[in-house]
Amino acid sequence: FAQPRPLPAYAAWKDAPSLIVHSNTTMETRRGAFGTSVITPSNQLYIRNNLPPPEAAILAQRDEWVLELVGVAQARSLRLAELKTLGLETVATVLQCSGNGRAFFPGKPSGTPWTVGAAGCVVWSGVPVRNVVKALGGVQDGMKFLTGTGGEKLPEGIDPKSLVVERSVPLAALDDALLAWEMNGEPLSLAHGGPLRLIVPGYQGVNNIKYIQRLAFTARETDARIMAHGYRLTPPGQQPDPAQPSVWEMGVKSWINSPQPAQEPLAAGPVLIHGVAFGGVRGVQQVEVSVDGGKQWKPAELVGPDLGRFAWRQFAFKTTLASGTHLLVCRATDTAGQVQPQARMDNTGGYNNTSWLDHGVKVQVA
Ligand code: MSS
Repeated sequence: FAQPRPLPAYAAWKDAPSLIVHSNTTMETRRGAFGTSVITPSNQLYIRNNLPPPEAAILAQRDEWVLELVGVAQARSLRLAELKTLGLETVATVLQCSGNGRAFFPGKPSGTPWTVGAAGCVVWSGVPVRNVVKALGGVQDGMKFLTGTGGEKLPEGIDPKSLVVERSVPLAALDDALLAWEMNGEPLSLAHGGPLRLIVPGYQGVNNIKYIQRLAFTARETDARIMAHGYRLTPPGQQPDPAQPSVWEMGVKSWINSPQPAQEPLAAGPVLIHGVAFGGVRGVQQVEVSVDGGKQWKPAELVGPDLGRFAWRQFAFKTTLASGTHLLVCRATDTAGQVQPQARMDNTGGYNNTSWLDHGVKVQVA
């Protein structure tokens, strides 16, 4: 038997039984480990690092971390201590890897086979990027993107653009973006991007740059490989290309966390189905549940506090199941009336899977 992989040292503080360790840089939360009280505890939150994380020594003097700001009237570098004087905001967001749900793509796209657990809902605290921009005289004319660069040390002798974690998002993201130093009430861990991380609420995980060392307002998207060729919605049969859409805003999505697939047969009788739903940059208006694979739908109840449009909502649905096999599915609608689709949008990278059918749970009732 294959032993479960141990947690790597920088993630040793995580709750091992809650996680599926795919590799030293990819760990997802087990479907059955998601709780029902909105916030994902830090020690159960998934990790995705495209590069090995930096040395833990970068956390020794957090306030001395330096962020370079470019593309503003008065471009300069600011220490974290200075950033902390420019304002404070707290926001709950769904942090989700753009490849979450890749395991449900039939063609087995290369990349981590995440099921539902490359996601969590966490609270960030930091300074709004717009405050920083204001303090530096505003964004220079003609800039269309906000480009963040990760602080990983890159190996010598390799074109840095081929490895650097550098992503651009449309300038409009400036309204909600945060430079965060705290997550779930604690100083930001190395695993999740401490001492300082760019949070782009409602955008796919990869845009939330950890160990951010440079924030630039740019006229064009960065030509770093992770932006130009990585994380593109490439149609089947084609090669990744900067002209294809990038993974930016998340789509409306929901899934059931209980009952879980492949669990022991349930006893016939009352069952409480619960799960999570979110709308990316918009809130959730409603969630519907079907216990017959999507033939008939009934509204679920939204439970727990509403932590704002970027957070997920918990939903619950009481039903009675007779013996037999049942396909339980859920579908969310956002506040703009967008309904979670039945089918995923096919793409070679296995990104943006929001299909309600793919996320269904088949249960046996004895
Ligand atoms: N940042 C940096 N610096 N680096 C890396 O690698 N990754 C990405 C983000 N950011 C990175 C960064 C990804 S890709 C993701 S998801 C995220 O992050 C995750 O997070 P956590 O905290 O959970 O780990 Mo996919 O889309």
